[in-house]
Amino acid sequence: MKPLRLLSLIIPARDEEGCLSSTLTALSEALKSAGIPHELVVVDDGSTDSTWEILGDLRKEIAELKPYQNAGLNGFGRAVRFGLEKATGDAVVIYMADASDSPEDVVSYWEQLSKGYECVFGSRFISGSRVSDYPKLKFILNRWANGFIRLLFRHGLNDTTNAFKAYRRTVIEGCQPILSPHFNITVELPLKAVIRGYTYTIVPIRWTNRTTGKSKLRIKEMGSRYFFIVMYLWLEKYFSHGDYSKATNEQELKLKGSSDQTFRR
Ligand SMILES: Nc1nc2c(ncn2[C@@H]2O[C@H](COP(=O)(O)OP(=O)(O)OP(=O)(O)O)[C@@H](O)[C@H]2O)c(=O)[nH]1
Ligand SMILES: [Mg+2]
Repeated sequence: MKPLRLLSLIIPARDEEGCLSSTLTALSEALKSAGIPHELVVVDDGSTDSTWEILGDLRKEIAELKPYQNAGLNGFGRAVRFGLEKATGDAVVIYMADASDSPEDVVSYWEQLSKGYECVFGSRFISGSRVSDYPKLKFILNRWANGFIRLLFRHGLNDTTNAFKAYRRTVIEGCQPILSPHFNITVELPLKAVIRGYTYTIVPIRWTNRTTGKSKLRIKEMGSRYFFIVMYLWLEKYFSHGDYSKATNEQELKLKGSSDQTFRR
């Protein structure tokens, strides 16, 4: 496997004026001191506060910052997809703007990807993880949903629903088309990668509850969307005969490449 060249952080941000600056500064410092070549792709959509103006100011201080406004429909999944399209790295990490994730964990993700893993999944609920101030009701729902997903997919991961994960670009390409417009993308990406046969490792991570701004996740609205994507992927796992797997994708690309050559000749 080729050594990695550039890490793209995809950071969806909506109404995060209270924490965006500290999140990006801390992330930039940690990545620089670890010597990781990177770009910070921040996607704002629908913010009604000064998020966009703050990004404009920060750009003068952080050369790696690439702020975008998604003019299309809003939504967490749409913002992440938009960011993935803009990213130029050969590896990506999806990172929250609300300072919940830890920059040191991004460094550990990069190290794992560099070892050759195609995906790195952090878990907040294994030995070595640290979680502070997790809201009680959210915690109960989270553990229930993750238990259900684990039972269906038997993939050994007990924190599928957390968005903060790392992927090689080839995985993102192999997971197309990405369907989720909302928070359900948090389960679509890791489950698809697992089902389609990409390699992964699980590492302990830290998580801290936001101290400013408001949560955008509406569990009532999202519940049925999570269920839809989980069942869709369950059907793919058991009924698609590997039609969308990494191996099939690679075979298809190879044949396409050789037919292009035939055509060129
Ligand atoms: N661009 C964009 N970003 C979004 C959207 N919804 C959420 N985000 C961002 O996605 C990240 C996660 O959203 P949160 O509101 O923190 O969701 P959460 O982590 O489940 O909720 P908390 O427990 O309160 O942190 C934050 O950085 C948000 O700013 C959206 O519609 N568009
Ligand atoms: Mg959050």
